[in-house]
Amino acid sequence: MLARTSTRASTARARARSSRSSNAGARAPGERAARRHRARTRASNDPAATTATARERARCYGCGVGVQTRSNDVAGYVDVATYERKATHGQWDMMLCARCAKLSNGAYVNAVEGQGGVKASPGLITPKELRDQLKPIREKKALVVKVVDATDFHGSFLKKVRDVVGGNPIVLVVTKIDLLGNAVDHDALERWVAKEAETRRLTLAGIALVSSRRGSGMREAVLQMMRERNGRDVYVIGAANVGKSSFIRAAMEELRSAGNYFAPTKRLPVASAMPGTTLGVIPLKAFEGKGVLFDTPGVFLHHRLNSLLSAEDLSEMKLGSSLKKFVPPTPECAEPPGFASFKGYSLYWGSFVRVDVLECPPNVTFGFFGPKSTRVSLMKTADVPETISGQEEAALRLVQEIDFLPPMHVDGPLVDLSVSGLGGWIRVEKTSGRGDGPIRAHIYGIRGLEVFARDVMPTA
Ligand SMILES: Nc1nc2c(ncn2[C@@H]2O[C@H](COP(=O)(O)OP(=O)(O)OP(=O)(O)O)[C@@H](O)[C@H]2O)c(=O)[nH]1
Ligand SMILES: [Mg+2]
Repeated sequence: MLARTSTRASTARARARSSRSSNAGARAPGERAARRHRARTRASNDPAATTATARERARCYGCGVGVQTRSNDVAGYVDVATYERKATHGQWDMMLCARCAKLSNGAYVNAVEGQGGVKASPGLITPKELRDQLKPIREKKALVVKVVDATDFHGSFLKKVRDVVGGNPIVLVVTKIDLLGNAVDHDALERWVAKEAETRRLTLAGIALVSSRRGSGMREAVLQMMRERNGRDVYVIGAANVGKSSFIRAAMEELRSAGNYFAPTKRLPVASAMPGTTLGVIPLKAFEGKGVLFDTPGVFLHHRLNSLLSAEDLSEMKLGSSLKKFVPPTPECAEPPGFASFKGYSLYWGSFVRVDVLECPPNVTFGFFGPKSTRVSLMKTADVPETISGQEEAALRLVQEIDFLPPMHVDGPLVDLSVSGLGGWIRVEKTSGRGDGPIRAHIYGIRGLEVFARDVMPTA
């Protein structure tokens, strides 16, 4: 009986072996090499070789922060049982912290001091600590992929990028293109992006317009990255929440579909709508041969709305949805009566931006391109309530002024007022060539917010 069982078992083992080997035979040679490479990497994580340093170095693969088993309220928390199980098998690079698990399920869990005004408390990481992790980049020879959010180009651009990356070549990836709608002229947009980079005297090794969510433009972006890196490491950098980790996830998919089986598909950096998702530099062995791809923590820019709002507000507002266009109808003019114009009116965008229109010909409109959740309302400037004393924090502050004479006898968009970190802008547009006159407006915003007056972005 015993003999028969063992014969059956050995036959089953032999069958399993043969099916494994025939599966392996069906794999592309590149994939076999990649598997061997991963096996070697795992072997180097042999528990026998476990040292205190390996424990110390254990990082959450989702956010890159050091793992800890002490506090569930702090980033990097892994429960003791899971930690011990993974540690026994030397799986130091296979731990996902509790915060990342929640973020992956759509929760908004903050880990950064100052986000939405959050005060310092134990376990919160400061924006400076995040930024300091980028310091080694400028000392190395590397390719930099700088990611910018298409819906917040000016707010997310990182003006002083050369301070961070030194003289390293930069490929500029403009992501979230899908949020601009389907009617975007890509060539015109690319020219606009190139001009904006030129204005900032930033020489680029390439420009790619992508949607990590839809995968569009990813092939070209990955080709540019591979072409420019020349065996060097690649650092993906950018402001917080612009879409760096999502870009990396989409790039891994693209690399694999192009036959690069070295690109990992599991245990990738976590992407979420909460700014400050990535907290440490995350290395990914994505290329055959030399070179590592690094995800990095986002740079916190205090003038961006998504840094000024709390996790609760962000969750409620659901920023990052497709841009909706809303053009309020032109009201009857406050002064002189009987005319239709925005002159003398104030346009509120949610509770964080207000445009007071001081001068405006009748044929000028204000188009709001932004998340659906952000309502636009109108009132006469004369009726705007005075700041109630004691509510100084809630008061809006003057952040931008526009004062110009549009070209005569032409119609079309004139200027975009881009609200930093909102993912959207206000487009001032002349709807007919007739009726000219100056446009003067004061733009108010919540404390810290910046509004950029920029050349019109070529979107519908
Ligand atoms: N529609 C759309 N959303 C995107 C795209 N790329 C990223 N997002 C969303 O943008 C948010 C931020 O994405 P992440 O990849 O986490 O951004 P990040 O730059 O890594 O953020 P930090 O790690 O916090 O600095 C998430 O909600 C993503 O789903 C895109 O191409 N299209
Ligand atoms: Mg990230």
